[in-house]
Amino acid sequence: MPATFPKDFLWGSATASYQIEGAVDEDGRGPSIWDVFSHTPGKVARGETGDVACDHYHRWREDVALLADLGVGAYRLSIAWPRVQPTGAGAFNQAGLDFYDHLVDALLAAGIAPVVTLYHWDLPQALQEKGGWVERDTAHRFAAYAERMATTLGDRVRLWTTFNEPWCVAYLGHASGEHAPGAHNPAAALTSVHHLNLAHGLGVQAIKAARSGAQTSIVWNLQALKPATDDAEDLEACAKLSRVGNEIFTDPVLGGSYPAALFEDTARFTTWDCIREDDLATIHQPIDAVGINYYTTATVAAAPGVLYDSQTAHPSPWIADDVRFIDPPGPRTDMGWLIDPSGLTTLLTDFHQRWPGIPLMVTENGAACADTIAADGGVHDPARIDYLDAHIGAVHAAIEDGAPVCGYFAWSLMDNFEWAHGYGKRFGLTYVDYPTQRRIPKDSFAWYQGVIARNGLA
Ligand code: IFM
Repeated sequence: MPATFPKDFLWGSATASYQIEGAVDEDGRGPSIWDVFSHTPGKVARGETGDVACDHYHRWREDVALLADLGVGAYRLSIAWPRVQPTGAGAFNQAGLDFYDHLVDALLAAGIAPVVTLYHWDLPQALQEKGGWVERDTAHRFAAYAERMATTLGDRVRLWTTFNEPWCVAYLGHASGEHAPGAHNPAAALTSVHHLNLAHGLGVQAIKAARSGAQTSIVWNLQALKPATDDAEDLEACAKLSRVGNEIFTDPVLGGSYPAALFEDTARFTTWDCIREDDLATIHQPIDAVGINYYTTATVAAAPGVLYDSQTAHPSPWIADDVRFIDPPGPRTDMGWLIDPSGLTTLLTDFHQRWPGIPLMVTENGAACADTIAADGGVHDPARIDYLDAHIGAVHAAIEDGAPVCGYFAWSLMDNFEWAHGYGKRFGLTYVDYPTQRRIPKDSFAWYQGVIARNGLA
């Protein structure tokens, strides 16, 4: 059965600044926490860094042409905060602002709507030195930056996203230490969650103050959790992880409160004295859409007596006790992530049931594959095509079930710096030959062109 999407469905692709731009010390850009982290021995595979990445800072015209060729209606990009405001406070950098100004103009000239994320993990290092997301003032610095970007680009950018995957910022950055700034401190992770939520609310207020017609959103990598069995203990283990991983973000932003049980779940780590009067009202701003990034599912079981241990080199990002993950059999991507498209349908329909009325977008979805250039010069990636086909089908099923999903963004337009994995994991629709920076559209690129052109699956 062909799966045709609603008439105005937005097809897009996504990238993020540190993963593609390179040019880390050009034209006045300040250092970010990822510059420092990636240059710290042992943090990134093979010692790779984002210094050059895909050289998008110099090749953006070619990359806009790729997007135009792909036929997308929207491109989800992120702004490198230290490129436009090198220390995260005070003066802005005109050359950095100009870069995004020109990029936005070129996208619009190609008929592509820019969807701009303000924070995809590259915090100015100067703010980290003052405490980063553990420090409340960072939320206020973020709002000032958001206000300036909405003033500068808001005449052309309609949809803004405050944060991409605050779960990763808080937990990979401060609990497991796999991401910058590399802390192993559960209390810091939870305080960061609150300050990220606060920054989101302040950021939305600032964007709206600068541009009353702007649309705002946030992107969450909601964890698609499944209980190992229907036993009460496993159900509660799953619910607990959902509180610490999902509702800790969704409930204050969309509902104005943290889940009551969360305070008990996390009592061993924090008293939550970072929450001040009126914070929840600030966090709870009306927004126009929620972005959901989806890659896989996880299966959870009760494990009485298992305590979160922050002393190991890479402790679990999940700062929850008495729980463990089960590895179910099944096909996996090159990241080792289970391929489970039905999890996306469930995530979208469950979210809609819990938070009816808010438009949803799948803002990231895709697969890492061990791609190579074939003898015929092409990059043949049937596994990625299968993955995308099944997941776009899963989005269609969610829409049929009533979920108001209005867009889908493939991750990613091109291979790029995959954080602690360096360049070893390729998610792109376009292959990047890093030594030459040659872009080679993969078979999945042509396949996705077809999906966009026919507004659905064949
Ligand atoms: O590459 C990342 C992206 O930066 C955030 N979401 C998940 C992707 C794949 O790991």
